[in-house]
Amino acid sequence: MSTDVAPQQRQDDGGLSPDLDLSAFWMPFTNNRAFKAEPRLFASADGMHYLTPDGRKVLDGTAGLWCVNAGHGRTRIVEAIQKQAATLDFAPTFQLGHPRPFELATRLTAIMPEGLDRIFFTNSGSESADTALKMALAYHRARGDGSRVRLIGRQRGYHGTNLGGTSVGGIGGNRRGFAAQVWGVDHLSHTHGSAAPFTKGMQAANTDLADELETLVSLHGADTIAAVIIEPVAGSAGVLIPPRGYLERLREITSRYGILLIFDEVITAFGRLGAATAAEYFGVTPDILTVAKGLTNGAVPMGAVAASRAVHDTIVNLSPPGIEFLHGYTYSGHPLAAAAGIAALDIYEEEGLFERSAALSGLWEQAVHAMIGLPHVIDIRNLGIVAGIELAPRPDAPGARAMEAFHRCFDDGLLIRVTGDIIALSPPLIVEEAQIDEMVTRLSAVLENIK
Ligand code: PXG
Ligand code: PLP
Repeated sequence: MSTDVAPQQRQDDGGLSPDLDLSAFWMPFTNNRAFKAEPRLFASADGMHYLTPDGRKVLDGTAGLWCVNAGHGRTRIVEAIQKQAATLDFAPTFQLGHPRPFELATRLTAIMPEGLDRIFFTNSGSESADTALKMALAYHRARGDGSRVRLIGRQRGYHGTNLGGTSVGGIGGNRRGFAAQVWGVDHLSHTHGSAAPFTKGMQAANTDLADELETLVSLHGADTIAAVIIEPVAGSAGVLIPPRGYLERLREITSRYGILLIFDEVITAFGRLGAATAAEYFGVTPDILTVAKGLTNGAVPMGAVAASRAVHDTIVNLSPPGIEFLHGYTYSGHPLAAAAGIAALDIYEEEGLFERSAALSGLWEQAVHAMIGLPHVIDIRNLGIVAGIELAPRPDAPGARAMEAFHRCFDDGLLIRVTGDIIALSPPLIVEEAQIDEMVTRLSAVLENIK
């Protein structure tokens, strides 16, 4: 109780009360010691901006954490959540139901790639990734192919932080601390570095990297491999754009060997690339596709897994009588999340935000590539409304330069995201041309002024 803030001291406007105790909240993916020594907080948000407790505006260059694709504080979503909370706060979806998740699932099928029309709900991208992996295992087992238990990820892949996602993930730092992982996982090489730095858009054609899957097939035997999971564009590891032909080749090989292909679209879905999904954008359809983040515009935690009819029907129709897929979360299809999801899809559709993203992507490309030649910048890459700006690491302190840029940008009124020495920009899709210029101007000024 000692850390509770007494109600009368709480500032409902989100202001930072001097009584706010920061010690109890063990913050995720945070340098807790550094943050608590020098906290940076948000108090509210609207449209393209956050407001800090001391009233400073911060331009959102990252759609929160890649999730607020329609911008902050959208009335339609706020009202949908309020109304739903007052009508039905919670109802189970285990052997019972309520309308909202059925409605949202139907709405989602309309924008998922053709054939991916069975939707399982989760509460996050991590849960979506682990659900997708379990679906793949259940699919093979239902077909009598239960020896297919290996899961193939990719170096520098990020699939959240649950044990399955950690295991197939390929960011060394996220894995090394947790030795006990899922058995039978292997990794493809990442796709980065096969193109010259400062390549605009897609990277130069390369199918050899996908052909590595053939090597893994000959190593382990196709009859032991359940699925390959990849991000069509890797986000967390620093915006890695795929080479031309790569995804098509992976699709070819997985199909040939009866291996399921999972696209983790937690970042790429809902307009980030200028289409509803990366699958649509690239014209490559996986067997299973995971989403989260933009599904509710970030307003209520929710993820989803879209499965092909074949995956769904195999598990559901070939299982013995009873529950077919022994998996789910208390909050799968939560009423508030589903209501927020429906409202978010309404906004995306009515405002044509996926098309807007596509229409802006040329200008975006030009704007971010104008930072070529700035101090420390060794690569710039882009696709849709995403950019990665890679800085040369300080020899003695990898990551420190980008982290300093992050702090300086925040203090200067711009939110960016950094991973290692790579800066990622991914603003809400409502971003205006002038705000793109503002991002580039502010970031450029910071880069010119750091060592
Ligand atoms: N898969 C992918 C491809 C992701 O990008 C997850 C799964 C996990 O989602 P949850 O909702 O469990 O966090 C993600 C999440 C960053 C950053 O700055 C990226 C994510 C999360 C937080 C920060 O790169 N991606
Ligand atoms: N742990 C315990 C003890 C539980 O009872 C439950 C759910 O009933 C869980 C974990 C899983 O929680 P969730 O369904 O919210 O993922």
